[in-house]
Amino acid sequence: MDVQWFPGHMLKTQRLIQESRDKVDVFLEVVDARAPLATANPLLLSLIGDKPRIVLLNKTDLCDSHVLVRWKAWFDTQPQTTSLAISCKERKNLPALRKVTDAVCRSRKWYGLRRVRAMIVGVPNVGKSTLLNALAGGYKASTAPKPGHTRGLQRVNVDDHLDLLDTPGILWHKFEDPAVGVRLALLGSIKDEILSALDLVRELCRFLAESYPKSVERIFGPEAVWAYPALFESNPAWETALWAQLEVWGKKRGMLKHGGHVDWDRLSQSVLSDFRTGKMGHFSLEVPPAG
Ligand SMILES: Nc1nc2c(ncn2[C@@H]2O[C@H](COP(=O)(O)OP(=O)(O)OP(=O)(O)O)[C@@H](O)[C@H]2O)c(=O)[nH]1
Ligand SMILES: [Mg+2]
Repeated sequence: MDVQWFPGHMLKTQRLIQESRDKVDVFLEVVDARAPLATANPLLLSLIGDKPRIVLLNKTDLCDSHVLVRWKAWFDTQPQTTSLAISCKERKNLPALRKVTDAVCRSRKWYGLRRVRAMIVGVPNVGKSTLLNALAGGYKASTAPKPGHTRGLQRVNVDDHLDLLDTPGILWHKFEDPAVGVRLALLGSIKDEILSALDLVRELCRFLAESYPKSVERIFGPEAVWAYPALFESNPAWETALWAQLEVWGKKRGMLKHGGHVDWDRLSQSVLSDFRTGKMGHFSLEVPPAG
């Protein structure tokens, strides 16, 4: 699946980040803890120059906690980078952010004389505006469960220690690895209209069968034979078994159109929504690179 999506406002934001670099002390890059590399923007390090980056692994309430520990350790080995695992929804670990910004800025000559200026950046829908609201208290920035929601810059004084700047989400032009595009789409960082929902359901089921086979039976029932390793070897047989079982599963749940046929649009939206909101369970879509 080849994914291309780069609206004009993202190009503008890219320029803005570059232009604001000298006025910012530290960049807070929010990534989705379920796919921290796919949601980290590879352009960012070149945009922010030598400024420090704090990677905030957000939505930890939705990810696989074992994989999260490995990701945190991996990010801490990256240049100019410190990482922190948080959940804006559950307000988990947010007070620790102050300690981390302090540690990163303490050696600067202006430290203690003025507020730390931090810019929140990241791909769409990872929770940048939600983070700003959680830190500032109250509803300062609008949020939505869809990508490309924030359009302009927003500055907020959090307290006498921190100034925050929220930015619209930015993507990069072309995803060289198609798996990255699929992960971004599964997490809702790419508009749903860009990829077919049924293709995404197939990719999600393939991933679950490979990485979390035991969860498949819990989610889709014991009839989900497409998660059996033997069947998984042969792609046409695997896909045939997948659609046949999902058809029965959808019918049982009353997802029907006129004539008693399964409503595939409704079924795929329901499967994707259950995955995105954590109703299916806690999953991580990728593990840290080896080495
Ligand atoms: N489960 C969960 N949901 C979260 C968390 N943080 C944010 N969200 C949800 O993620 C969705 C996107 O949040 P936003 O804050 O609008 O994301 P954004 O990064 O500002 O998105 P753009 O402005 O489109 O770039 C919203 O539905 C939030 O409620 C979290 O820690 N856990
Ligand atoms: Mg936003």
